Amino acid sequence: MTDTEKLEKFQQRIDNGEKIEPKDWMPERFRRQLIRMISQHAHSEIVGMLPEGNWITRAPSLKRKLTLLAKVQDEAGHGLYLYCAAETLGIDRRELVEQLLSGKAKYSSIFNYPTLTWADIGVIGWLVDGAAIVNQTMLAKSSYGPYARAMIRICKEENFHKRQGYEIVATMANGTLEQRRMMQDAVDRWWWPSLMMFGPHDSESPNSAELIKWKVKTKTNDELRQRFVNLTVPQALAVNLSIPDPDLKYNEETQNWEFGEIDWDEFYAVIKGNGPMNRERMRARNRADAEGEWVRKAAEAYAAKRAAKPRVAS
Ligand code: FAQ
Repeated sequence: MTDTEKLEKFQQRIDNGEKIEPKDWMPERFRRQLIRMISQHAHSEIVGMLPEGNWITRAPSLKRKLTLLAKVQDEAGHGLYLYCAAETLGIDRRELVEQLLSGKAKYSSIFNYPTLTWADIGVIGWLVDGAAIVNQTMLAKSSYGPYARAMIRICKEENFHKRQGYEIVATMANGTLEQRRMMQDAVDRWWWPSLMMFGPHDSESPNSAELIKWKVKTKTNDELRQRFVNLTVPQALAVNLSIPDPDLKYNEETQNWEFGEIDWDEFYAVIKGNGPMNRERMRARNRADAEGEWVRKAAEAYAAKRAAKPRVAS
């Protein structure tokens, strides 16, 4: 088959709703787009452990501490599934990690904001995991088999994360005046960065058209952001928290919550490395990598020793 014929057949498979598997023929650009997106997603999970990890030692009760520990461990697991999914595309995990540590690879903008109070932990579960679920439920139908399958399990765990977050939010929103204020302050700080998680407007998104043609993404950034707002505003109202957006209003006709404009200057500053916590996050990941070197060396030496050992016939 010529390259044009291969490409046509590939597009036909996508249009028929078939999954593309690692050993199938795929255009080089499809492979590179997936490596970019999946590795960025994996890095987000790993860097995303830092803002919440910061509160494990300061959780207000043993129950809260255990739940937070489990959640942060889940995020590590998600990072590992995603690095595995990226590796099926023929790239080595170490290369991906190097791209993160050198600042070449992106990770989600949301993790470059600080967690100032315990209320932030509730809000991260509710808004950040909530936004991640909206995005990832769509990705669970993605055309690349290993990515779609990883998303199914990840979404199940993210649902638990969201519920534990919303439970903290509801508890504090119904608590003392000081707890209520603390919670409202957290919502005020995290609302707009959560909307930024979905990426630029469709008209400004260089990758969307191609990803949608290949059904890697089946919904656009703006469609997902609107879905998230529609799901989340009633949840805020249910616990008497306000959304920090004077332009927010319900449109009866479209049944959408219309919202104000995102500060795109802030978004681009954060993804270029100039957010409030970018440098701190990179320092923490580089430190963890250096401190873990002896473990990697020991594991490699153990694997080499096992491989060299003659097998005893049974
Ligand atoms: N942050 O052309 P588009 C989580 C970049 S997981 C940073 O629209 P695309 C779980 C984008 O990469 C959260 N960069 O790009 C958790 C591109 O730059 P590039 C992560 C962003 O790919 C919860 C450029 O802007 N989820 O939270 C962002 O079509 C709690 C132009 O953008 C995923 O990664 C951003 N927000 O759409 C963990 C899901 N938005 O690469 C711990 C998978 C855009 O060309 C605690 N990824 N950029 O240099 C996706 O769905 C997509 O890649 C988007 C971006 C929607 C993120």
